[in-house]
Amino acid sequence: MNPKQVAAEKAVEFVEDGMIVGLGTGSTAFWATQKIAQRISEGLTIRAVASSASTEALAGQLGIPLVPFSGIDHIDITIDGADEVDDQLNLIKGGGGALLREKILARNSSRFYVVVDETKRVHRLGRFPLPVEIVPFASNLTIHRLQELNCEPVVRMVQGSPFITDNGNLIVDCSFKEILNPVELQQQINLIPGVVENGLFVGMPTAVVVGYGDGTIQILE
Ligand code: ABF
Repeated sequence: MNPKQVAAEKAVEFVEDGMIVGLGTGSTAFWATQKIAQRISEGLTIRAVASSASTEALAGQLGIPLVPFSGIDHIDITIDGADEVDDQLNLIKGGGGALLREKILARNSSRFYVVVDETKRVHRLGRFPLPVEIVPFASNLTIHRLQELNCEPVVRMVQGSPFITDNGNLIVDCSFKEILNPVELQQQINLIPGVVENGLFVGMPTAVVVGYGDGTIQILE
């Protein structure tokens, strides 16, 4: 069985009737969304919100009842993927370009379950370039400020043009190689005018569910 699917389906076991569920983005969260749809067909009653336009579309295709954010004041549980998870369960997210909405859902969820396969686990964050969402206005100046934090910032491109997020912004992938103090770094990044949000999720997961190739699962809390 697919380790991403194994992890995702385990996390869905924490979804209960009546919950407001945050649906994540990416191939691992995809399996969680699929499993939620299957449980709805078996009688589970939930309402959902999505962290990206692509997830919204998937939920619609699967018949998962989406509610507008204006209709809720909290989220009971969010299940989402990650690009890296360190030993303290800090994350790098944003490989899919949806980090801002993902972080909004995660911060406003009573429980935030991260689902990954074993390849995402690292002792120290930073091997994966840190995605940072910035406004297009004067972006070159914002990028210079990011560079001053000792990283190599590269504007994410898709088919020869800058990738544009669901919020109309740019993503800059910042290669730090090693992130020694994610708490301090995320504060430094977000102090730069023009930065909207960064992909460091520090101290946010309720638990990280890790799927392994042999079908086993580890729940880290
Ligand atoms: C989303 O999915 C992003 O935050 C993260 O970058 C990505 C992980 O992708 P996958 O689950 O496909 O490895 O959660």
